[in-house]
Amino acid sequence: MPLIETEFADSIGTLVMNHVEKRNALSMELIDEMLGAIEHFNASGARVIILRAPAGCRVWSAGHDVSELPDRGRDPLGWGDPLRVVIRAIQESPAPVIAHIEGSVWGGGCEVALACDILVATTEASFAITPAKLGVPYNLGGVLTLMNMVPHPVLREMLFTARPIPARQAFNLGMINAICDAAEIDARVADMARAIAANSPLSIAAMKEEIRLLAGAHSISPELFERVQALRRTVYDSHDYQEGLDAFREKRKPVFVGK
Ligand code: KFV
Repeated sequence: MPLIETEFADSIGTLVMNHVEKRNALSMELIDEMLGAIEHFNASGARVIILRAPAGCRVWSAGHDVSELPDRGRDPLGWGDPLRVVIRAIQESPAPVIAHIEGSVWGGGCEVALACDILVATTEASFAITPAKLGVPYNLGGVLTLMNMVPHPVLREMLFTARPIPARQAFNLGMINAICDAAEIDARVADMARAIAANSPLSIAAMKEEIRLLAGAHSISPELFERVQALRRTVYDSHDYQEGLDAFREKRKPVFVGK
């Protein structure tokens, strides 16, 4: 059974993440299907891509599939990790990607949403960034996606408390473009998609790429990069990282000791 559904009409590609039993946790299998759909939309000349969950979903995405995170001793978010790959596919697609968000959004799911070009959410939606609940050292590219979208004091609060913020707060902070009732969201997103699809795709693709390149234009010395990687390595080598994973798998609260 496929884990996604797709539709392509009037130059608008719609990708529905549809692994509701696992709350759209971003497993390799789900991400492989998402990548295939994005590639297909790009090759078919899609002018807009809509990324969504099924109507009425309580969880938009539960984030990285925790069962696929490696045990202690290996970087859980390296360059080839499926989450990293799908984030780049969204950011590098020439077509603007609209996140159509119903339900709660967690961890890597939050980064996927925030990597989209435009976010429209129902008033019931919420956003939580949860690596600290698991003991995961988030990677530099991921932190950059978040820093480009969330005011830094709010980002620190979200990262350090791992608590969800409601859609209305995210809207008031400018993290998302629009909020509306669930009954209206399809129409709001369709209206936005049609407006984009009617404009010049070449102009839009160039501007999207310019924004991506400029927003990522931070230079970092080899020494600093190696220092950050060493910091992260201390985290994923730790007892606490393994405890976070074990606790999730055993459905219990983790006990972190700071080692
Ligand atoms: N990975 C793997 N399986 C997951 C999952 C995840 N992130 N989230 C949910 N599942 C599975 C869960 O184990 C269960 O499987 C099923 O989905 C339904 O979950 O085989 P099982 O036992 O049926 P429930 O029962 O927990 O669903 P619900 O009571 O509706 O709660 C939904 C939700 C989303 C609140 C809860 O599942 C949850 O807290 N999930 C984890 C959210 C989270 O912390 N995600 C961050 C993952 S780490 C991450 O993304 C990154 C990048 N990072 O750096 O840490």
